[in-house]
Amino acid sequence: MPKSAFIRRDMLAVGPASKSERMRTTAKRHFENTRKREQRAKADNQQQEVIMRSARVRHWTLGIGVAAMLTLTVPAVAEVPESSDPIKIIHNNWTSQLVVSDIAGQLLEKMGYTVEYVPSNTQLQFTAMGNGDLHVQLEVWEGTMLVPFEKEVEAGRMIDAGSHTAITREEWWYPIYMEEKCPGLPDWKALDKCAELFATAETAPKGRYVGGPVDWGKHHSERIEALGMNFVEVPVGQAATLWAELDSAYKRQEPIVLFNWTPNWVEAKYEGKFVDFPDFAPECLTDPSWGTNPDLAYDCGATKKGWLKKGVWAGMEDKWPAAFTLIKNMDFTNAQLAEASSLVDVDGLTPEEAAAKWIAENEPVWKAWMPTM
Ligand code: TMO
Repeated sequence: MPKSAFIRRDMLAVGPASKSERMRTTAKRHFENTRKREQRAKADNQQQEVIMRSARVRHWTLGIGVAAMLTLTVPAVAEVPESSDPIKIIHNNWTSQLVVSDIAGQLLEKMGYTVEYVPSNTQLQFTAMGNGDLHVQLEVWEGTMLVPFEKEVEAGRMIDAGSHTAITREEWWYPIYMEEKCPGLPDWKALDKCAELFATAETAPKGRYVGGPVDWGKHHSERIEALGMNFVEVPVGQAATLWAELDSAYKRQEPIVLFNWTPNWVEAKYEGKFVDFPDFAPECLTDPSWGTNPDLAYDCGATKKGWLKKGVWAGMEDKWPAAFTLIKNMDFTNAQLAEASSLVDVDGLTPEEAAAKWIAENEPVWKAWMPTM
């Protein structure tokens, strides 16, 4: 698994580096092949699991006799839930995460599991999952959660339950009309030269950068400092405020630069671009000497082609094996995630309703994720 993840990221690094169509097509083909390989590996794993489980059952029934064995083999393989303890699924404070978590929860309930949704802070959730207090996170974003997630995985306290197909970016973003007002965008130095355009009474003469809620752990204030920018981060309390700020500026074509990400419903409704900062490297987050500022970390942008993973408590595989298999198999694309968030933020459904709607309309998709029981 880690091996194919490496191949996949390497391949993707080929695409964005070059703008030529050919490179993109090549990267796309690599990407599709890699994906097929991953799917084959997943299918093999599932097959293997079923074989091993029936082998275990057969071994156990040898003493009982052939007749008993024949009746016991089938129900034992389908013994789900393996435990009726609640599987605790994390709820964060942005929309696609809530919808996808509810899809997972509703599917697990179909399988017979007891599910609990537990709201958690984006950064602290990893310690809780490592301890086994929380169990499932459907959206681990590379740009936000790389460091705390890898810490738990490397300690053997969490399992990396695989990547979604979706490719992600979490970055400063501006509406497209800013390109006329601020020549040189999307380059961050050009943005910095126009800082005063973005000033508010609160931040003048510096520009205002509308940041996400602080628990998202962006470290964008640190980035402003490390890169010596003429901006001040003003974080919102909740995601909805980001979109309210964007909408009001957009209607008046007023300057705004704010935190945004993809996949998200915003890209279908407002035209805009991410700011290009110095290229990301993992060392940038942890090693002050790395990058243009020798004394400070965070002197880089977020990854432009980030992964989106599922992460679970390390004990899940033994305690709820079939549930673990479902989570491993769950896989969303950019379009699916953008649509999931749109059902709530544009169409006004609750995340729970959006999940139920998605399940009703996508039966072949989730049936293929279900473990063979
Ligand atoms: C993790 N987030 C999508 C809010 O950047």
